[in-house]
Amino acid sequence: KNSLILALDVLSRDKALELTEQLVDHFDAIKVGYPLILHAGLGIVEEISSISPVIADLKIADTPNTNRLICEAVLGAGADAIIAQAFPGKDSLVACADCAESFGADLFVVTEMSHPGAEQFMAPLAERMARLAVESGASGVVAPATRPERIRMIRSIIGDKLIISPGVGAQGGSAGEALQAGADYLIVGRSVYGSADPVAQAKELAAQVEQSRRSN
Ligand code: BMP
Repeated sequence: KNSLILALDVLSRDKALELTEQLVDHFDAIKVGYPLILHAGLGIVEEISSISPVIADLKIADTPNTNRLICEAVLGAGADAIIAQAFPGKDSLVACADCAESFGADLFVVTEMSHPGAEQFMAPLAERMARLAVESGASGVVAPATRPERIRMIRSIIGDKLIISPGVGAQGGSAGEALQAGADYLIVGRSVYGSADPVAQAKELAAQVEQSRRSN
């Protein structure tokens, strides 16, 4: 569609469903995480997944067995993809990958996060996280639009696996630069759902994606 994923970090079921209905045609998937699930309950995953593909962003980071239990819960509720942290190690990540495979779902692995603090511990380990993602059988990784040069580096490690990239808009990242650096999908939250006209914002982003594709 538009290479766009909506980060739906709103706090009520009604708002989430209203935005999903409004924006479903403009986004390839809707990312749902702790803020919405903790407020609205896991049922929101099932409801949104009947309208749009859902990426469950629980940044799963536990022992292999607990990872599996979390994956089964959220994929059982209808999510099409999960996001996990790499730092608990290969066995934990493989537990997520195996569970995702058994549901026919995708696994995305965080390499390095988009906020400034990620430079402290995550960035120095990002290359290893990316390699681990590939070895574990993930569909792709999460890499920061706020640091396009890091997307480029991650791309050189993961080959043709997918890169989904948050940090565009509210965190200062540029859609065009992230795409030029090798992102496959942009993850965008506040600058769309927090706008007075979310549909207009989505169209503006789609135009930026289109422009970036043309200049390639
Ligand atoms: P926003 O565009 O409002 O900053 O939203 C970005 C979304 O991506 C949020 O849901 C955030 O938790 C998530 N995210 C991120 O911003 N950086 C990362 O490195 C990983 C994320 O999942």
